[in-house]
Amino acid sequence: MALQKLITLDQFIIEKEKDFPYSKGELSSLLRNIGVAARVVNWEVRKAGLAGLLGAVGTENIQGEQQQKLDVYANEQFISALSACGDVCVIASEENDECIPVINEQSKNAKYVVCIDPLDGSGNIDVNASIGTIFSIYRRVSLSGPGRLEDCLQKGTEQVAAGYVIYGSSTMLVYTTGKGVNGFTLDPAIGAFCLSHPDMKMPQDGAIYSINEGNYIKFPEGVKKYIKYCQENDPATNRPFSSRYIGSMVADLHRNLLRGGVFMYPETAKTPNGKLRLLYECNPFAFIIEQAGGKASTGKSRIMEIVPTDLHQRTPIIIGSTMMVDKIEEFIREAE
Ligand code: AHM
Ligand code: MG
Repeated sequence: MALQKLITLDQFIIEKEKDFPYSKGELSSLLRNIGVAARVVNWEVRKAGLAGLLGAVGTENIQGEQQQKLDVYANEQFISALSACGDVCVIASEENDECIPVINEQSKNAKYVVCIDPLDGSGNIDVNASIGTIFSIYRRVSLSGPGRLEDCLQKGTEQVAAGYVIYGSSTMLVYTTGKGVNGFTLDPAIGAFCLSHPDMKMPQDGAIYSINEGNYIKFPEGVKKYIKYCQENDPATNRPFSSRYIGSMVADLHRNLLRGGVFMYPETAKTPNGKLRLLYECNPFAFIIEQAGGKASTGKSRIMEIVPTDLHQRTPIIIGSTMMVDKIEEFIREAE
């Protein structure tokens, strides 16, 4: 039997440094540190039912959502890892109202900005369904000292790296630095993420649509018509499509990235900006999905072109296989 060479996340990151000839290794070191924090959080997620980590803390975050114990734990772990690594000048997190400038000796020359959703899909924690972490990395725009709000409010097109961790049937870390997408599976026996999904490519077309259909009545006309289109019988185009919705963006998008499909969280009259947050949910996924050959849109324009004005701003999102996103944009245009 031929022996298969195991490539760990750390080895891979170091190997890829040569894609960036002027790199001083800070981004590599930052990515490796995110990998370490993800392993720590994974450890707690795996024993949450035993360690008294299920359930709510009794506090709300700025978006009025109940914070779960694991939300708080994951947030603390990532913030302390990012603050201590010396490469990050400011952090924006879903769980903190304001951005967090990193003030310590080792971070005084830090170049990078991290926007993070430490534990996405919180509603799934207590029912043992997949949850995740989503992150986005930018170069700072301010000149020196601790980072500021302006460092966090950059367009998605300025991202230098983005990734997610899925705590699913296995734990995976998937990331891009703008040169394709690679996925690593955590091998619990050696405690390391190992390359399992090199150069991930999203199918251009698919037969899965993912949306919270309970909100159907509130959706814009174009989205309603697209849902009906998905349900029609037309074997030539593989319809009816399958409807798959976990309610964890990371899990829904990970499946669609592998299989082909589209994920939608549109606006409604009551929520004109949808639900999902631009900086630490939509932009990182837009970067990853585009890098894998897919598309990310508000329904009308490219997610990564939005100029952010607020840390926790939301945007409608239609993201996935390019041909499916194009089709929905067409339905939306025609309905106007
Ligand atoms: P969270 O960051 O509070 O967990 O909320 C984000 C999650 C996404 O993962 C998921 O796609 C969406 O909320 C599900 O929302 P809904 O229950 O309205 O369908
Ligand atoms: Mg979230």
